[in-house]
Amino acid sequence: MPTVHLLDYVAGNVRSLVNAIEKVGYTVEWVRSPADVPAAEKLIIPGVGHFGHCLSQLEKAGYVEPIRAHIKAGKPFMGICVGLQALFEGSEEDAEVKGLGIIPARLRKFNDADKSVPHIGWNSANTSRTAGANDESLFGLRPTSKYYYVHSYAAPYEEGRLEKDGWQVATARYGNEEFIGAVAKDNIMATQFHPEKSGAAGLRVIKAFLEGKRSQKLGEQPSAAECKEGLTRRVIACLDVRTNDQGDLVVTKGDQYDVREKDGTAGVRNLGKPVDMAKKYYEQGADEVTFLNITSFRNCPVADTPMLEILRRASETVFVPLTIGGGIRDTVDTDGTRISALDIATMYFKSGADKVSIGSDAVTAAEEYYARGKKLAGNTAIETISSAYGNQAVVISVDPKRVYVSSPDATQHHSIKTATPGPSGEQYCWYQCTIKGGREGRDFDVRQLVQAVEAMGAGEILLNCIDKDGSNSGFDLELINDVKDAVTIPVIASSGAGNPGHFDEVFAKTRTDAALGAGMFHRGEYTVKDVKDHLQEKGQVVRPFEA
Ligand code: 1PR
Repeated sequence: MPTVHLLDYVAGNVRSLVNAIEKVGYTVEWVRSPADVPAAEKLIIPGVGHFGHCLSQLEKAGYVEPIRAHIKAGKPFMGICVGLQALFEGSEEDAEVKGLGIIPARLRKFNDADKSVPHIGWNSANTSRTAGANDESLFGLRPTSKYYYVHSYAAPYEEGRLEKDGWQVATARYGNEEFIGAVAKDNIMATQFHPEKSGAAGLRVIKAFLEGKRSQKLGEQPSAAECKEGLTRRVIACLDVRTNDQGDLVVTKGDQYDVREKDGTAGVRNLGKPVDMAKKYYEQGADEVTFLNITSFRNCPVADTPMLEILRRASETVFVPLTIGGGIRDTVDTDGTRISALDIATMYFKSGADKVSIGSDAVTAAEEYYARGKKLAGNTAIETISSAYGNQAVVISVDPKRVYVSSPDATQHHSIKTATPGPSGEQYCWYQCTIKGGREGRDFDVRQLVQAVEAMGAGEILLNCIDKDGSNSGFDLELINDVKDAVTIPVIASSGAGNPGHFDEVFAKTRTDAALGAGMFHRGEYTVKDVKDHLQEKGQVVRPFEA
């Protein structure tokens, strides 16, 4: 098999990239020291996390000159995400750190006044308005396709500026900001999005780069309506995983977090096998797959956690982002060794996860944050993982439940007026944070939690709702609006989806960034494709499924 060299200079989910490369028929040779670079014919630099951290790692390890020499020699080079950013002169993220300076422009942070930052999800990489590319696809990019982005900093697009020096540029639009989604010149190809996480559309880009197929005829020109720009509505399939009473790892699903059968047997509901179901949802067009290990497998050594194997196997066939949650906290292993939350997250990232989700530990850390007078501790799971892997890699899973009150004065917590009054006609409620899978309520509200975790470096909120979980009655729109008003990081609406109309409703009536479903997919009542077809019929922009 032909080979490609991959530089693993910074932590991150390189397993998925290796899987994607192998999927298109190549094998990976690792670049483990600068001395390996000259042997590379084709070189890929992936990157996640902070611009400054990546660049200074490259510099410190002595990679900068060998990379420049590789590019100068005209050998194929591909940069992904921070690997693209490295080609620029610098970034607002770490103003004092220099980039390679191959592209004469700088990166800027997205404006969060009118949209969520980081920019997470599926967006365009459209070559149709840049020079000479009208009927050609640049390295397999298509104006109708969508690609997976996750970043807070981007290179703003200025028409003609790079093109005059021979660059070809593919653009994307986030809100009213147009930025560079991919860029190519001579032997260089770089993408701000993650092709290894962009389904069939992304695999096509990797294949075209590896085969040196810079431009290909597009065939029939798509209409402007087919090339809808901007971020799509993101639909996520969630798998709650635990061992059942027979010791098998199963996908389960409860009502208000009770996963036991109601037929008298009281066994754990078994809805299928995690890896098979993840693949099925990927093939139905899920934009992301989330695994929640709802019992954390407390009795097994951390390195043998079955979720690691699930991730390894799922990432071989699922080329969209994978999130893993459950048990991500500082812990003591079965042999007495202390293991940090960062170590656990690292194992997950190395096994194919793109994001980790933290539940109970985030509530405790947030309570302590307020107890210290809103001062950061520096050593919490959220802070350590986001500083090593970037805040986009840290999701906080929130398990709130409603507490009804007769008036806002009846509680010291932030309350809202609700359209669905409580059992005694109460017109107000506040959302209480819970830990341990909803079993323990805290004197802490969801607004306090989300604001604290945003300050601590979390990149996204997975907003469950115990009252709505498994109810098939639709999302808690009031909760979602309240949380969206409190933070600028993206929010994933979760709990209550029972039919495709509920997805349309949550996107139409709230500013949620994504919506997640579980039971309705697991029970086979609807497919992810049904949801996306419905959203499209309602005029919402969705990622077109590509086989
Ligand atoms: O606290 O960091 O160890 O993480 C534990 C994780 O496990 C948390 O993310 C917590 O939400 C989750 N969890 C714990 N117990 C349960 C349970 O169900 N007994 N599941 C549980 C949470 C909620 C959603 C669900 C949606 C959509 N599951 O993920 O999939 O509510 O369901 P629906 O569409 O069918 O209504 P830690």
